Amino acid sequence: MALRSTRDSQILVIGCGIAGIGAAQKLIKHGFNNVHILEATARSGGRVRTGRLGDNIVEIGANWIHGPSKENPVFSLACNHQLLDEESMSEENQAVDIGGHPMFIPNWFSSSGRKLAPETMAPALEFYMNLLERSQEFYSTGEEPFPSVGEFLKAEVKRLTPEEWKEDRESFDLRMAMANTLLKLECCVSGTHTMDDVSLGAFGMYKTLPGLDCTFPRGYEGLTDSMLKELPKDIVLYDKQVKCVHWNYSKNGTNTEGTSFPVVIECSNGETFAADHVIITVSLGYLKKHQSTFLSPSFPPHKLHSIQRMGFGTNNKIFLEFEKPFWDEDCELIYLVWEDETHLDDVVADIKTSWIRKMTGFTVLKPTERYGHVLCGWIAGRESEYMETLSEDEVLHTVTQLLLKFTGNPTLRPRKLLRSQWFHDPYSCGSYSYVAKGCSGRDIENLAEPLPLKGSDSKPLQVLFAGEATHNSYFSTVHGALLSGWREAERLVAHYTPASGSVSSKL
Ligand code: 6YU
Repeated sequence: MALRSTRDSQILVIGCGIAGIGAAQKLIKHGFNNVHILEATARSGGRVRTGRLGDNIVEIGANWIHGPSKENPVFSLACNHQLLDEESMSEENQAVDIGGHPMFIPNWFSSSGRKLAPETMAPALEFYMNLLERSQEFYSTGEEPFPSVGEFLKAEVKRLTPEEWKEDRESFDLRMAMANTLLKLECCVSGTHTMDDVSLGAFGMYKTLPGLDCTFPRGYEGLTDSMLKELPKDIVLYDKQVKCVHWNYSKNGTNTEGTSFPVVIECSNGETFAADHVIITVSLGYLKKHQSTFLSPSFPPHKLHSIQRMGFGTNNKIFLEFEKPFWDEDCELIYLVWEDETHLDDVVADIKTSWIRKMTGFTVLKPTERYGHVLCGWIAGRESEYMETLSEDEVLHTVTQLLLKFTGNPTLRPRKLLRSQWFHDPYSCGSYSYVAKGCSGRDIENLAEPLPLKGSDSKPLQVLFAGEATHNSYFSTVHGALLSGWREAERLVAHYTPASGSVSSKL
């Protein structure tokens, strides 16, 4: 067989999100010339997606750079491309270590239309945040007193609630209802239906980086756009929905020169593409949905098992624009507390009639000079998936009723609404991954393991896997996705780099 050099190797990347762009970027940098990205849709960016609400830029997908400091490659790229404001880049901002839970300045509203004093809520907030911090400690100790974060939090709230709180029934109930608000918000952070589905033993696997979370003044998509501009023109083939990746492909001569390739990609429109290597970056949600048809031969059992068991949930945003604010000028996060929810439960009993109860937090878009008076409501889980099926008018009506009830202001009317629909997005099938109850880092390793498996006689590294769900410390984030793309590109670079260091072919 004729030897092909690094430069000639045909590499296809499936998916033009940040993982796919990152993989292509690294391969090109290392001299691979035959690299293309097949993207199902007409746009790049994937779950990095900037939209518009009237004149405002809003993020439909990823919002913040989590931990914007030197170690974060998304932060470094954003700085290099001059996409951040001065304050976000300052040394002071980079030095702040919030441990993944930014302390936003809150406003609290309750279901009887009362505004609650932050001082009243502060002890219960601190109590709950301490428990949340403790739930991350089991990863390093190797213990797991409960199978899930939800079960742990519920049991510990019961066990550790200070006795003196119980003396005043009304304020005790309010504190419990408040803990429920926070538990539901935690579902948004983890992107899960209920915290009962999130592994306690693996909760601490997720690593945080220093830096005060920041946003992109001109939109997150500026990052993926800037990265793409540095790649060869026409590297992305749009509107190519990959239907099946055929590996260990035995029918030869699929390109015009009659060269044999181990992988053939079949698209939904009937087109085929041959390759030496394919890097798959589609979401875990997409893999779950198409697990029986996406790969031929199918996934080895342990890999399939991990695809099925790992968590991938929905977190949606509902943006609302107001004529004038009903919140305090310095407020960054609005919490809603349902006074009748006095025992911890983060799922809603009747989704059709009460889905809105799952939405307990709204971030205030800042600075006001840039956005006007815009809130971003967060809603996770099956309630969120149900919300996606309703018309925009219905959602607006229900959210308006909710805010009337909680503010007690009968004239309150949002003037515009925009919501995300990540679960019904056919190429995301949800928002992001989490380590589900019963899963561990081993499952993430299984997701990332290339095919064929080690020890096989077939051509190595035919199919590689990247994407946020394959990163064992930064899953669910943009930087995790980027690093996973780089990791798989480097795997190929190393494959073509003999121990001596000079790049040549092993094919
Ligand atoms: C972050 C944040 N953020 C909010 C919301 C969402 C996400 N994330 P992609 O899907 O991008 O690319 C795949 C491409 O493949 C895509 O273009 C498809 O069209 C294409 N494709 C699919 N099928 C195909 C086929 N068959 N053929 C061809 N092409 C195909 N991350 O850093 N900061 O603020 C948020 C947030 C609403 C939805 C987020 C955030 C997640 C990121 O957006 C996401 O990880 C990456 O963009 C994924 O990139 P990718 O390339 O892998 O896939 C303790 C503990 C708890 C742990 N959790 C901590 C929570 C931290 C995360 N929080 C995020 C929250 C928000 C608000």
